[in-house]
Amino acid sequence: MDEKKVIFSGIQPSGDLTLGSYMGAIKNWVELSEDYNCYYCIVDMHAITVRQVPADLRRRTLEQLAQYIAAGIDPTKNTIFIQSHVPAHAELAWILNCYTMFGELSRMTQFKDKAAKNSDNINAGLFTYPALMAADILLYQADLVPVGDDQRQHVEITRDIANRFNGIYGDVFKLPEVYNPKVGARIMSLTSPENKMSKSDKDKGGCIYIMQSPDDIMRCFKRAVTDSDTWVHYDPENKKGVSNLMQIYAVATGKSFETIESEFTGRGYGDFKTAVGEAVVELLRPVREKASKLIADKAYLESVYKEGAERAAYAANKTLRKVYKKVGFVGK
Ligand code: ATP
Ligand code: LTN
Repeated sequence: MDEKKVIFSGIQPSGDLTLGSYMGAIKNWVELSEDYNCYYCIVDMHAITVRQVPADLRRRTLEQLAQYIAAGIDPTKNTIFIQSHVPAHAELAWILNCYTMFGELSRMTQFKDKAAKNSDNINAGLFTYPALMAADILLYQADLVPVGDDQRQHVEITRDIANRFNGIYGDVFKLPEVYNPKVGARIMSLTSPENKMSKSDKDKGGCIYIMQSPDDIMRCFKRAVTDSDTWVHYDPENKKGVSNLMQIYAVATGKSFETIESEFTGRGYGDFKTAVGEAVVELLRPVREKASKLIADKAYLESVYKEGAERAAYAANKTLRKVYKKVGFVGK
């Protein structure tokens, strides 16, 4: 019997993975993967809520799979799979759509942001995105959902939907908790530190990518926005750029903010930015190197996602069958 608690998380293959996705999510996934029964998903069905070029979506889906494994998630101990390979996600999403209110979806900040950025394509999928995300999580009866800060609201609505459903039909779904890292839950853009570092951001200079070359990474950090004094000090209200760099350095090295402040007392921002850049280069180097090798091995990747889908479908269908029965569908 598998007594381990269950974790579910996912990332959309909507762009190349960033240092934000790594520090806010993947790094924690790896740390949790030893002690929990983990389902890590590539949520391609969520990605098409924004228009994608089909060939790019296909390529990025496989690259993302390679990066999950390269980051340290062992596919023999965890379930790594592609969302569209397990039809139960779409099936439960439809049902949950009927238990999700227009008003609560209208309050989602990700919907408001994405609708503003894609004003020519505010489609129904973008609006009901949280019902599909709730289906992802609830199908596996997940205890914990490790995500960055921006996804907290989506885990909360998942709980609300589950609660509503359980209130009508009895205890069908486990109520999931969000797992947020203490440091690194919100990495900001290097060029506009008031905005989240985001893989679909048009301003590429503000973003560090997992697969970026060391030279490029160093160049981006050297250009990072700071402020007009020279004090390396954590103050996210008034020193957004410097505090963001401190956060990145803290996650990459494991050092506390106090240690970082004293390390750079009396030294300029130039030294500091170089140190942060170098720490990030070393943090990402093994992931990049391993992922490049794995991307070339299509047969291996295929074996991982096929096995993952099989295991995921087994767990997901158990919940789906229960839900079908509860809502009154005639069994096959
Ligand atoms: P998109 O631009 O396509 O919306 P994104 O770059 O914002 O994508 P997601 O795919 O939405 O990233 O997020 C993947 C995971 O990484 C989520 O758990 C999210 O909370 C986390 N994450 C993304 N960006 C950051 C960030 N800048 N800081 C911390 N965590 C982040
Ligand atoms: N909405 C998330 C991606 C996502 C997810 C999930 C995260 C889809 N389904 C289930 C955790 C659990 C995002 O935009 N980052």
